[in-house]
Amino acid sequence: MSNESVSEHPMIPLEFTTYGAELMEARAREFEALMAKRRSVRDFSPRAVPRALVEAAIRTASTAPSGAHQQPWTFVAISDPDIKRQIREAAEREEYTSYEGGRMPQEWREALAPLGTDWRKPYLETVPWIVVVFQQTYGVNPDGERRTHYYVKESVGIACGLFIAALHNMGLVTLTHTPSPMGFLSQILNRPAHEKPYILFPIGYPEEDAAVPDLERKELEEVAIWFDGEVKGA
Ligand code: IYR
Repeated sequence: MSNESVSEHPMIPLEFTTYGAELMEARAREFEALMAKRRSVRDFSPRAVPRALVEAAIRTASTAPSGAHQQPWTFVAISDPDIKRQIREAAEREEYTSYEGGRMPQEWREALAPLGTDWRKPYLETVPWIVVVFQQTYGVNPDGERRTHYYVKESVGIACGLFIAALHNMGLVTLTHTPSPMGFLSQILNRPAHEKPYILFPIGYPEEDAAVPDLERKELEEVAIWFDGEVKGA
């Protein structure tokens, strides 16, 4: 082999499992049914959740594809009651201004009405865990030099999707919570300037009598458009 053909960035064989057609269909349906049961929850039980489960969800999220494989995310996991209290107090201050102080336009408030939300966020203290995801708007090399990060929002969004799916699959519930503006999270959690709060996940078990809005999901026909050709190799 000549020197030129030996890359500085070697490739390795893909590890991948293939299934028979029937098993593929069954797995597809099973996963679809599992994910169809996922709901955003606001009524949480104080029941403890082992840290190992949160660790597994973060590791799963961190398998997400990312721009230039830079994995531009930081997951900050909190079970400390004092920090949860600080987060609740700051989030409720911001949300009060949004809901009651006129920061949220009427149209937005009307769109949220079916969800029954208001400025109160008691679950931020009830839950055993809060995970705050930060997006790394740029990287910092060990020598302090800045490194451009690519597709940060897309990458972090995908990681959060996997995080939500991992939690649901293990039998936990969460909520995509964005108390706005979220700057207070950088202060409370002491994050560096290149990290910006992206989303906050309260995590736990649902309260016994937890209720969720009576929502319908769009049908396939409403969300998909097809340019269908002949099915080859099916
Ligand atoms: N951040 C607020 C408002 C809110 C906004 C959207 I868009 C929602 O889907 C739900 C709530 C809150 O958490 O109440």
